[in-house]
Amino acid sequence: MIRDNTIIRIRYSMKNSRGEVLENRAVTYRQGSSSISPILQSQLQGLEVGRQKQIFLKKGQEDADDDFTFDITVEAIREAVPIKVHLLSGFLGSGKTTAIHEAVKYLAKQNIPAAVITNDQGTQLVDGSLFTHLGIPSGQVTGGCFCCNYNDLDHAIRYVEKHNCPAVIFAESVGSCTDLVATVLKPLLQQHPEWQPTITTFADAQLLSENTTAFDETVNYIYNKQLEEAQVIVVSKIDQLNDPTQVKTKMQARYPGITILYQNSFDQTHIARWLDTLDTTAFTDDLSSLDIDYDTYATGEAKLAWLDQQLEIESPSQQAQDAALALIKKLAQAPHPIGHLKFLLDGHTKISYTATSVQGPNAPAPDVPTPPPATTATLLINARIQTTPETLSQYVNAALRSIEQRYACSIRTLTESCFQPGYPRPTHRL
Ligand SMILES: Nc1nc2c(ncn2[C@@H]2O[C@H](COP(=O)(O)OP(=O)(O)OP(=O)(O)O)[C@@H](O)[C@H]2O)c(=O)[nH]1
Ligand SMILES: [Mg+2]
Repeated sequence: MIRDNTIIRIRYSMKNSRGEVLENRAVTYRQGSSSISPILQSQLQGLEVGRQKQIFLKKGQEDADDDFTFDITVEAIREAVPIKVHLLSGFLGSGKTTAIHEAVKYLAKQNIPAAVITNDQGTQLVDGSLFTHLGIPSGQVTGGCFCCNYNDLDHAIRYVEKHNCPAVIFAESVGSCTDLVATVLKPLLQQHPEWQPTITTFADAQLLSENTTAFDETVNYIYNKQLEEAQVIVVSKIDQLNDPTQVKTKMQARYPGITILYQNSFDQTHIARWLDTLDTTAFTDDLSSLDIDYDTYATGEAKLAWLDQQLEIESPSQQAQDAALALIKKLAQAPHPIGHLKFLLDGHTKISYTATSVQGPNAPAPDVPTPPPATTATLLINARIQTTPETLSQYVNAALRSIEQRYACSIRTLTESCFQPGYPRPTHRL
């Protein structure tokens, strides 16, 4: 029954005095909160799941400029319980967003609503746009990591809590960031113990199985620090290893006190096991902060160039999609180590090249179905690559010009930013 402090999902159709439908959608809110009109809430009090009712907001009430009628159906009611906040850390491309997406789907099947906070040094994010496209409630902390923007993270959590009423929030930290226990988890535990915050570090199984990486040793330093501070490590993409024995032996020897899960995030039983582990992971005051050298950490972050670019492709010969895919392949062939090179094609198709993808001249074309003829395409590029911003920007712009010539199309840059992350200066460090 709807009463104060219950979370309600209603579907409604809103009409004005002329009978025109202004809105037709579902909304989730907490009864007694300020997120929807108190006059409407008072007419919902006492209703049970499945009930339908017509409720009203009259002209002049709460600044209404017309008489409004709402035909509502009560779809779900649950007790308001404190949200759980799960932080995800882990190197670029290690599988954080994929695991979150699969976890949100898994929880939805059990009627547990979840939301996501994405984070990046840049502002035009493939992952954030993808969650929006998928209709998953989300917020973003942009222009820097959670550690250096702790208050923004706190606000983003409160914002999605108020507007979307999730039971679980996944907060994905940018892949070049570490020291989250001292700068995010401990402050959260201190300020919001009721959120029961946890931290998981993701690591790509294939990258772990390689003895050397193409990255500078300061970049590897960040990667290793992320693993060192985890309480739960998810070795992701375990399905890509023929024989995981060696990686398992190595990880168990290196991180004896840490819970390690070997995960294929596309397998829902693995996702269920990860979520169960988080539910039973106790975080206590003896959680130790990293022993970390910030100068090395900052040098490692600055080794990577960050490029975010939004493009619009126009092709009179209807080859806009082919041109977009050819451009993606060309960028994947950049002669520099890729942290994560990801694209969002037409606002819905994510294409991703990571540190373990085939790189350089042999990088493959994107693994997507053959595109239909089209006169336009949009492409959002997020490139995190070990080189300088100048070199990356020049490479991308040369690629754009060569694709324009090859496909006789025009490529317009709508927004562009290319930079190196600055020195990390956390808001808190406990
Ligand atoms: N086979 C397989 N592929 C995976 C798995 N998890 C992630 N991937 C793939 O790995 C790539 C990168 O995954 P993301 O989830 O975008 O990685 P991320 O950690 O969010 O990357 P950043 O946000 O850039 O740091 C995508 O192509 C995913 O499809 C997995 O468990 N198995
Ligand atoms: Mg991601």
